[in-house]
Amino acid sequence: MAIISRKNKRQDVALSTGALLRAYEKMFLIRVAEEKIAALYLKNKIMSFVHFYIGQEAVAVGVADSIGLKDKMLGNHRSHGHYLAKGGDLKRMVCELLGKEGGLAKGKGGSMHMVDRSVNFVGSTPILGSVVPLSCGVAFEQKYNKRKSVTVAFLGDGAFEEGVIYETINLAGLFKLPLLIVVENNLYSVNSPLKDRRAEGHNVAKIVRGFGAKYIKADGKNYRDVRVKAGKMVAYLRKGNGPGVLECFTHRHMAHSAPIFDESSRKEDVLEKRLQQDSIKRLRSELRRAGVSEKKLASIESEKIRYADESIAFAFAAPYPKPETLYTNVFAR
Ligand SMILES: Cc1ncc(C[n+]2csc(CCOP(=O)(O)OP(=O)(O)O)c2C)c(N)n1
Ligand SMILES: [Mg+2]
Repeated sequence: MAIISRKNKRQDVALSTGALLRAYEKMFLIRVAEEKIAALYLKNKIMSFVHFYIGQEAVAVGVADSIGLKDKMLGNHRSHGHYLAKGGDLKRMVCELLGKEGGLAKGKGGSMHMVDRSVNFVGSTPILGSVVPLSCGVAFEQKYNKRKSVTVAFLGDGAFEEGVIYETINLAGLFKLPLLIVVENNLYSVNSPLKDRRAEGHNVAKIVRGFGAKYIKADGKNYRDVRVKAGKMVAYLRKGNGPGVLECFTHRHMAHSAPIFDESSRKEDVLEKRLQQDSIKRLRSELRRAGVSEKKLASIESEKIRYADESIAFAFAAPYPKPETLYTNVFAR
């Protein structure tokens, strides 16, 4: 468990170096796993449509580190990072991407339909915005059965413009549900920037607060900021105060879905700026300043690279589902 203590006025909270190191390990694994998946994708080896999370790792890990195993998480079309941050199994995730029997949806869902009850990852769902009403139902169950746990829903800035979001925040506000909605504002919905989609004066904080929910914004490129603000939100929710929206401003490094760098529509977040503000690079420098040796970091990194290679090799060697299971777990009864 991360230690948070009051330090000084300028930097009002401090996380222990050990906590930051564990966060770095998780963020690095997510990054390296996706880089390897991206390379395989370009060779047509991946049997699933994939949206890469590269660049946004501090959000998933900062939020996941603020909750426990019993707390629930749901994600969207870009959820590899969310699942792994929740303690997910990379081998099963890659099996899903390859359509293998041992995958998170028995190989029938692909990248955008991951479910793993063992870590309370309730599921990812790519219909934009649908994660919020589904998560609201999960949070309702927690409140109804007087559980102490909370539910976290991840979605993007584009999805946050869907009408169902506002109905749901209203309901969650009315019932004071333990629902944390994390908006990963990476400035784009596919290639449409915010200014082409929102009227002048559009104010997320005012909208959210108007429905009785707490609103906090965080620098999604800074693990520390996300961790501290998500921690505040979770403490607020556990007291039964009702829903919260944590809006994390971040950058996705790659194009919307393909693992390529398409800079044609990017004005504010040019590649140079994205790489400069990269959360993993930033956390690494912070750890070096805190006295963690280059040798220690390099050994963590090579261990994660080795584990990603091992997980991918495991998934390639794993069996496909048997033909007779074609219709099982496909239709709800
Ligand atoms: C209801 C619905 N409309 C359109 C799509 C197609 N679609 C998939 S992802 C996406 C963009 C989502 O943008 P955002 O919510 O900001 O998330 P990001 O991709 O930036 O992480 C769109 C339009 C969809 N999946 N669902
Ligand atoms: Mg977006």
